[in-house]
Amino acid sequence: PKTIRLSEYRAPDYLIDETHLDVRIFSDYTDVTAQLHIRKNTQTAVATSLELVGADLELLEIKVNAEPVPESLYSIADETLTMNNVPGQFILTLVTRIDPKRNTSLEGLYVSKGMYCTQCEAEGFRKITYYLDRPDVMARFTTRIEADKSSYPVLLSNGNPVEKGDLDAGRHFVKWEDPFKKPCYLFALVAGDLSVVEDRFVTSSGREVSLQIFVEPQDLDKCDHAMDSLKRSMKWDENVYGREYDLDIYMIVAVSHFNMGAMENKGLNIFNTSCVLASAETTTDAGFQRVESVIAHEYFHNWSGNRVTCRDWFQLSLKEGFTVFRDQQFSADMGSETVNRIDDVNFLKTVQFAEDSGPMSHPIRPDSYIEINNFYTTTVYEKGAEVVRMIRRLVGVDGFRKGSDLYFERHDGQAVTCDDFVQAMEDANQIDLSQFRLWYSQSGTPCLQVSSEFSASSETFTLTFKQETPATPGQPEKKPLHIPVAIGLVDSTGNDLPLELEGGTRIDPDNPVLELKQPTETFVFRNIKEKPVASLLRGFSAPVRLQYPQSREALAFLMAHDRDGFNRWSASQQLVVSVLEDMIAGFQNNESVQPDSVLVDAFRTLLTDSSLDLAMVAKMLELPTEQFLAELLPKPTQVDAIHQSREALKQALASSLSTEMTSVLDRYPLHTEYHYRDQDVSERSLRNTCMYYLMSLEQDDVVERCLNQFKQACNMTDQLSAFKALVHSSRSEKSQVIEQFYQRWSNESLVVDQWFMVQASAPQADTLERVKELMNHTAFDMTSPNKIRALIGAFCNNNPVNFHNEDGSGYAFLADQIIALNKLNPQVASRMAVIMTRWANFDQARAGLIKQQLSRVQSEPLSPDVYEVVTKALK
Ligand code: B3K
Ligand code: ZN
Repeated sequence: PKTIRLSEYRAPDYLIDETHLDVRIFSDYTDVTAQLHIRKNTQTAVATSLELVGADLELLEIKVNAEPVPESLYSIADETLTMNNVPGQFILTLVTRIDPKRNTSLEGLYVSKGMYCTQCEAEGFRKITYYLDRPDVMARFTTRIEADKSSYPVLLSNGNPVEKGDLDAGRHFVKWEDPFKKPCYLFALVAGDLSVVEDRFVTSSGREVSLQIFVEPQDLDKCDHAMDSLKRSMKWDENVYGREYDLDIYMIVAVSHFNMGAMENKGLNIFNTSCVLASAETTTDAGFQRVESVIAHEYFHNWSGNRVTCRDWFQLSLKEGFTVFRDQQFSADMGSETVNRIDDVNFLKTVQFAEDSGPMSHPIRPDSYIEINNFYTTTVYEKGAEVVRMIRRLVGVDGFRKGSDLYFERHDGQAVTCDDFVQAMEDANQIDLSQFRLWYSQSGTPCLQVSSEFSASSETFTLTFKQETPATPGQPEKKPLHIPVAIGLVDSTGNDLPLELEGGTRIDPDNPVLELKQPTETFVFRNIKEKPVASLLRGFSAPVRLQYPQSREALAFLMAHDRDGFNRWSASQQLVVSVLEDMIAGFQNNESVQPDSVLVDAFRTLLTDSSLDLAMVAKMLELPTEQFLAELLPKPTQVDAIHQSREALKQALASSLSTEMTSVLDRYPLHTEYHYRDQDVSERSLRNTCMYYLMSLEQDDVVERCLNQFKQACNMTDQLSAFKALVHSSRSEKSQVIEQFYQRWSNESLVVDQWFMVQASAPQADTLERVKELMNHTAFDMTSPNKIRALIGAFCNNNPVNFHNEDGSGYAFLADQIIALNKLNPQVASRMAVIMTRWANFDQARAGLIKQQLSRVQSEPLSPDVYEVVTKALK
């Protein structure tokens, strides 16, 4: 496999103005006729030979301007079709035969539960026909689809339907026309027997758009939330970014077998069922939230991604980072800004920080790749969104809107770079982001060490920041970054002090931000009469590791008084972590350490002060996950100590606060009707958090309550919480509960995923055996990414004590699965292989065992996807 480099980018020698596809679906094969209007790119072309790419295709016909091309004038090798001496402008006709039914990679055209669908991003279109499969080649598409009418009554593609009709032998066709030029990664096609939910949206300029969600008939009752989310997204993008929808139809199709969440194909989004379907009975609150944000994300891509697309795949964060940022803003506006921010940061710090400190670390705009599918990462997406968020903080809300307006206006219809985005922000605001641009090219998580000093005599408070980014693969030396640090100095009554620097600079009280640019910087605040408590990096204003040692009392104070909600939560997490550190140290010396009363008291206040925001209380009471702790705490990761100490803390808090927690259960009884709205979500979340604590004591009365909740819950949030608490306990009731849950939900594939997930993440020692058993369950399906993630993924990612069992059984199990998946679905296999890249975080024995398994995988014939991950991990 070969490495592709950003530095080797060249504009295409040939362009395609029009692409006319005729796709004829037959039961044993599918024939694709492509008519491509090709012309030489006068800007660049030197060559007279044209190289198209294609994979897993059988070429049946090839013509130039309707004349068959003799075999001497073209050659097929590997994944290319090369033609010599082609004219400056011509029509190329290709007929290729493909086999969608045997395509288990879920890339290109494939079949999921009898329905044909496509996934072309990043490079799947080459599995449909030979093409210039790169995003800077943009063409106008027409698509004619032909299939058996009774099996495939619904035939969809991008744009508007312009013609349809019946054919001989029970067949029919529909022809679609997309008026917008697009790269082939945005092409989509669907053929199936689907039901549809319809609605409409009138845009701000008064155009009516028909909205359609296509699902299997039994899921028709689960589309309301997605439809509602779509309409709210459309309105929001008009209000906040001035972006209107541009076609007459917007279609969403739900598919069971899908490699990721969803895909923003022009006018025809294809979604994983898990990101569209929602009902009270089958979907948790978190599931509702996910549907809302993915619907929004794909819709927002219509501008940030489709109207303005990427020049090459190194620029992926141009559309993904920006669109994640947009969907985060949308979710914040729809619900609690602080709670959303907490969830996003938690995810970033758990997953992206881990990625950025391992062998796959890369900048948000990578310099090179072997397989681009490996770069749809939390770095490109979530860190990319953080970088956009920092730009917004630096230019302000209005400046950011000016910048995005300029960006869309300047580049509409073009394929551009991350630098074009930054340039638009600079030009619209007359600011200099040259140092800031390093965030695009430099990888690794900067570490920000802070010290502070109060001087009563000079009435000053001094903050000193030292930034340092650790070396990452390929980048031994790092430069200092431009880092915005939002701050407050909180006085003893909980108010923010006015910020005035020595020398007289006043810091904007509405947006108090310090901009760091040097390796070390000192800020002296004057007129500070009493020692304040510093609240740093408010709202997580930059994706850095903040190291600012604060006393537990100071943390408890911030937890109660910081006016920045995010930092109240952050203080509670730091307090918990610091208490856990004591307990972990105790565990290693075989002594049991009781949690500090500062923490117990702070939690008691959370549980009893009725003036507090419920959603925040629930968030602050949630203990950090073992994965989060593993990422944060010193290496080698103490897998068992972390698990045991966290369990011990949970139990200690539950027994010290059992009265308070029990009264929460009484105060917020089970809802008898489900509504997905803030107050109800918070109540459920708080009740279930308390239940989770109390269940750790495994006392009969709580178990009884939990069983009742399991039986009586009117919604999946409450039922699943009870189910999980029971299954993760050592109570004998659990086997019956496991059986009952499955019997009740065996027809709801997405609920069965939850059933697998809860069992796979159980801390009991027999879990691996159970997981292996479940792989033979009728509901398990090795061709379904959702099932693989629910069972294998949950075990390897969310069950550290079992996965990292020192006997190595977890590693051997994962390697077996990677080897099996490598043949079936390289993208999913490679995601699983990433788990093993973290070997260096573990003790020698475990690291050795993981590397052994990596080598075993490496000795197999590998897809480029898995090859890249395994090779980088072993380098
Ligand atoms: N753009 C797609 C991701 C495609 C992944 C290809 N391996 C979904 C999204 O980010 O909206
Ligand atoms: Zn996206």
